[in-house]
Amino acid sequence: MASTVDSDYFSSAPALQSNLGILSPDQIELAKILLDNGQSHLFLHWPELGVCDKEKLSFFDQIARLNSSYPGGLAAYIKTAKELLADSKAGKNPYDGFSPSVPSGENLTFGDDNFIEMEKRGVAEARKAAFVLVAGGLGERLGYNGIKVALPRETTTGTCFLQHYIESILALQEASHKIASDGSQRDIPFVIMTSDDTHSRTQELLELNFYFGMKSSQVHLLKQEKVACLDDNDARLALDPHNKYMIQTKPHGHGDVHSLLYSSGLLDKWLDAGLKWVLFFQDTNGLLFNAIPASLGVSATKQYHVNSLAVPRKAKEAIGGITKLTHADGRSMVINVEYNQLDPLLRATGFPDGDVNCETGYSPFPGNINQLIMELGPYKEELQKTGGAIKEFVNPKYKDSTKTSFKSSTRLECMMQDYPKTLPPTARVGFTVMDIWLAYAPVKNNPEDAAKVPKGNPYHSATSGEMAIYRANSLILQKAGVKVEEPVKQVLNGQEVEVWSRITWKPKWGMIFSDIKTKVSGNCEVSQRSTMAIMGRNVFIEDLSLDGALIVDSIDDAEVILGGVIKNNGWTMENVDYKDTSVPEEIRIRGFRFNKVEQLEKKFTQPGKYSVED
Ligand code: UGB
Repeated sequence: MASTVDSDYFSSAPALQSNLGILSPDQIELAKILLDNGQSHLFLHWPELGVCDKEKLSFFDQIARLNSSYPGGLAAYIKTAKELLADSKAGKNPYDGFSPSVPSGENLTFGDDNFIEMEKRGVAEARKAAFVLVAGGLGERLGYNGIKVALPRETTTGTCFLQHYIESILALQEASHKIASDGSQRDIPFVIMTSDDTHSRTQELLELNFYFGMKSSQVHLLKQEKVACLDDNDARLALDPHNKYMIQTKPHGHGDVHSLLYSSGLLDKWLDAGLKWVLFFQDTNGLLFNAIPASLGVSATKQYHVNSLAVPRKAKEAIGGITKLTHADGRSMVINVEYNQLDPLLRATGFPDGDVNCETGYSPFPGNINQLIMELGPYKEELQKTGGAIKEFVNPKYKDSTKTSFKSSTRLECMMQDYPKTLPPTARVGFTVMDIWLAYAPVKNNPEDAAKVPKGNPYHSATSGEMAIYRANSLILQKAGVKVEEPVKQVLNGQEVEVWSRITWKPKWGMIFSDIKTKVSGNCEVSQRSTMAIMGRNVFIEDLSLDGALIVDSIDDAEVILGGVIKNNGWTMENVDYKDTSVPEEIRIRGFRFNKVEQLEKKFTQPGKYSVED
């Protein structure tokens, strides 16, 4: 029951005051926070005691959740929102006082001695790593109805992104333990950040597939909460248009991963277990594990506290630019400038053409692929100071130039790559640039939008994402000495792509280039129309001439040699229109499907030595 003091306190909100009798002491405290922070409008419509009491209590349940899931609670959220909204209204440049320049970082070239060295170092370090996948996003730009990590990474085998990620981590774990000097066996922890939009479907996907071979104890799901929407420049919280006893909420962004990790207690456990690295990655980059070993090697060699992975960036491409920002007072930092901010920042600081390509045909600013490697000790120390809170931003869509009202409610957002913004100048923050073909092929755009991407810029679609897997695998095998025929150009879902031989393999077959080279020998060739899927570990390609489809699966104790001339009618590619709803969504968004005309398919389930020839 409310005290007299409380009753006086609430006299400014009579509708709330008349309902104090149903609120618990904790709820009354929350109500005070709301009133102290200018939120009395939330109660204006409240009817008298006895009417809609259940709804009123569930309103406070939600307020309690919003309050506890934000560092510093709702008061901090509203205070920051007021400040950021005022800055936005005043047109304040978040980079005021800073001038941008191109930073220098580590450049890796696939296959050279340094790359091979870095990969080996990375594998050695991997057993001291934890992996964190941010997968709370709905993927509105892609418009796919399921969760993105359930999409096939490629449709030759149908392996989904999540399965590929888990199998890659397991392959790294095993390779790392093999060379561990202390003989220790440690499971690499794998954290997945989910949201209400993705949580249950991610959990189901894992459970239905027995965690794709990982121990369930190795996997931790951390669910991010949405944040309250804001109706105006005074940061008045927005009520849900469909339920006036609910605050409208929207996603807060991938930056939540830091506060969630901090509050989960996992960082302490990892430190106690002797871990040294935390690797963050995003939901649909099917090439990223090609880049992980070498970039982890760079982190270890350079002793980077933060290492961001990057690729050459096309001007105006929807990936952030890694930029050196130097302040008039001498401070400087190397940080991602998000793709929508790079052009205005450049124009405002003496680059009248803004975000344009230089003589290399690329933007001079390396493109952030949002794969971050942190050194665990300094990371935890920093989070102890900040609680994992990341510098936020607000992006209201104003009704007109007076900037007094919004077209629809807005909210604060944060990005995981903004973590270095609070670091002291002594922090070692670096980045590693790799070839695009090797490291980056996200699936973000729906077919219609992808087809509109300016010529020469990447599509970032399901079509280009799958084709990039075949191109990378073909190029890797070419560099290992296999004559993989050159690709043909084809238009799929309105996008012109290079179609290489459909070559795929399981991560345990070859994680790093030096391993892959040991699996290939003699004179080998693969024609453009071929499909080759290697699902076993000890499969060796020796003097193979493939023109058709070859699918090989084998247990670890079976040693299989693929050789001789293998020729069959193979798998053909049939065009599919993305609008054809008779075709499953995950296929039609690619613009093609395979017609499995003929293949040589071999499965080895018993230990032994085998050779596969036609
Ligand atoms: N994500 C969450 O887990 N929670 C959220 O609330 C939101 C997202 P997008 P975008 O690929 O290289 C990022 O939407 O706008 C997850 C970088 O900011 O794909 O394309 C989500 O599930 C940009 O600098 O991000 O931009 C997904 O896994 C650039 O690097 C991830 O966060 C670009 O990605 C990213 O979400 C990139």
